[in-house]
Amino acid sequence: MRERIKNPSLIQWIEEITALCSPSKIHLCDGSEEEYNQITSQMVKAGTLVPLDAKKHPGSFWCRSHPDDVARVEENTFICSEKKEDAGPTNNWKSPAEMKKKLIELFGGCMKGRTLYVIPYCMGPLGSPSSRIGVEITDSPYVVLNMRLMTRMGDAALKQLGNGPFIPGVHSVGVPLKPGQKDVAWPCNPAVRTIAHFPETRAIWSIGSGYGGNALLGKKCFALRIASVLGRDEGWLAEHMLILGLTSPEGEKKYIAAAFPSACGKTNLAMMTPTLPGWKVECVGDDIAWMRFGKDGRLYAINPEAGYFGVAPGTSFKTNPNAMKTISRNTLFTNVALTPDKDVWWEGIGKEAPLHLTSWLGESWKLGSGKPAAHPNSRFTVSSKQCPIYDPKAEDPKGVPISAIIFGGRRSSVIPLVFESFNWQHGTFLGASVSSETTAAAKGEMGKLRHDPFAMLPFCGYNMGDYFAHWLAMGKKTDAKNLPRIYYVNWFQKNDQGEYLWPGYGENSRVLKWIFERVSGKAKAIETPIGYIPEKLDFSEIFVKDPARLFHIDRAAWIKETEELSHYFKLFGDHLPKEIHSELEALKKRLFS
Ligand code: GTP
Ligand code: SPV
Ligand code: MN
Repeated sequence: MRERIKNPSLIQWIEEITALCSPSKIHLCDGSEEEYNQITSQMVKAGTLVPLDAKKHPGSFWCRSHPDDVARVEENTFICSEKKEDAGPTNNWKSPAEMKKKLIELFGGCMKGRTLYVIPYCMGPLGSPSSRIGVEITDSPYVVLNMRLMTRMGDAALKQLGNGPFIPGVHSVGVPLKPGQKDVAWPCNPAVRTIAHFPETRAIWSIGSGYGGNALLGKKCFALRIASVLGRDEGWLAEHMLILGLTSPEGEKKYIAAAFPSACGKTNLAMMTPTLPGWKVECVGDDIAWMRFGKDGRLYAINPEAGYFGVAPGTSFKTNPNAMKTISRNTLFTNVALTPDKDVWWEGIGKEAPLHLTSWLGESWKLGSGKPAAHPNSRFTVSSKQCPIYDPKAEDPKGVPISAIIFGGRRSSVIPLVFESFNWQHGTFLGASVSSETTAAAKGEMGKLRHDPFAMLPFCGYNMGDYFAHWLAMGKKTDAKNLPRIYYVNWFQKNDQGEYLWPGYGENSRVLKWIFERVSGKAKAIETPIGYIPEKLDFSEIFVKDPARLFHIDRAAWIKETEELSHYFKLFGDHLPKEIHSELEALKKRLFS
């Protein structure tokens, strides 16, 4: 292994972690197909993976997690800055010294009887000046497979690293094995679960969970929590945003980025099939965007990831045909249901469940059993390369120029279908004001309304008040005419019967069309106290029961919303930029006039 690694600090770090964790073997991942195949066959033997039918889903596997390891765990996630104030009021904080002490205890001998995998990976296109290298050490072969599908991983990343810096991340499932002890299919240790970030020394430590954002350290831990700190210090943005290319029937193309909280529609919007004839969407990324200003003064975005870790339930040929095509092969399915003929099934897949299924819990499941067969946060992992609408510029080292930024959340009332901000500062206020009903993507109660500024509540690596200030400062780095316009959308309004008012999915192209034409200076808008709403949305060939209600602005409800926001913003004390406060006051004034 030493011969393959040229970077002395990487060698030293691997030696340190090996000494601490006492694995029985070490494997440096090269990212090859042979390596992937070798690991999957070993996991099939161990009973962790079940191969799917080779005709229905070639190269694909079904995997079930432990029932208590199914989502991100926000209460066990920490930002360990020297000062508590720098983690801010929305993050869990522990001092670096105290956390380091705890981690040394937790990681001591934690990999006994297991293989320690070293995963060099690149976040962002290889060769892009915006890309960054990370190295994850893990004892989970499941993590290795996911990292290969989700990032540029292995020899290519190691080569790009050379002698340069990297973000180290140590991960363990936290279940050492005694000599001769047989492993379980999904080892994890909920009692010790800890996901710790050190923003000043730029390191990540995670133990106890093998799932998604807790364990794939390149994703939320690096590309958002650590990268948001890098972005603050270096003048760029790391955001929980999809990136899509939108082409009009005239052949003009614009790129749009959109931030929605977890399980609120990013993957679906990023891969959308427009119902409006002649319009085309292409996908750059479905979860994370790194954005910086180019020499021309415009904001350019890259997708640091190379694959999708998407929500399965609700994904069908009707709602998201491009995702269905993407996951037709070489896909890892976690916590969906398995059919007797080795196919996958989930709620909202668009076809009836067969009479019998194996549920995500591994139990025999029958229609009408009252429990979901797939976990609501069951996921697919797949490489972006398989996306039929993968944008031709998705791997452009320069990134793609962003014309509009959209914020959104899951709100059954108050927030209309779409509105436009007056300017960047007002748009920053809109981002700060996002709230959304909680979903199954994180452990905890579902459907509870909570503030989720910029859809970054669980992902901001520093004081959220300072993050608002960073957004305001970014808006001053270029001419106002070069800045993307900022919008707020809500696909999730419900009527009194609890049904969605808006059909969503491909029909959201009507909203994208309006945004496209606003940015081009063509579409008209009406000024309201909250922002600009469409004078006319393209409702051709669609039946919407109550179109007026989609845009209704209930002043009393909005006044309550501003009162709630005043209360929330107090949390940030001196860290709340005065501009955010004055935007809120100005909104109140407009609502009362
Ligand atoms: P993360 O991967 O957790 O960050 O989620 P995401 O933001 O990518 O959400 P995703 O697109 O996976 O959607 C989550 C859930 O919302 C799925 O069950 C979708 O079917 C559903 N959904 C997405 N778009 C719409 C929409 O326009 N309308 C409605 N009603 N549901 C939607
Ligand atoms: C999210 O929760 O926003 C996700 C899934 O994208 S995870 O990778 O688990 O963070
Ligand atoms: Mn996400």
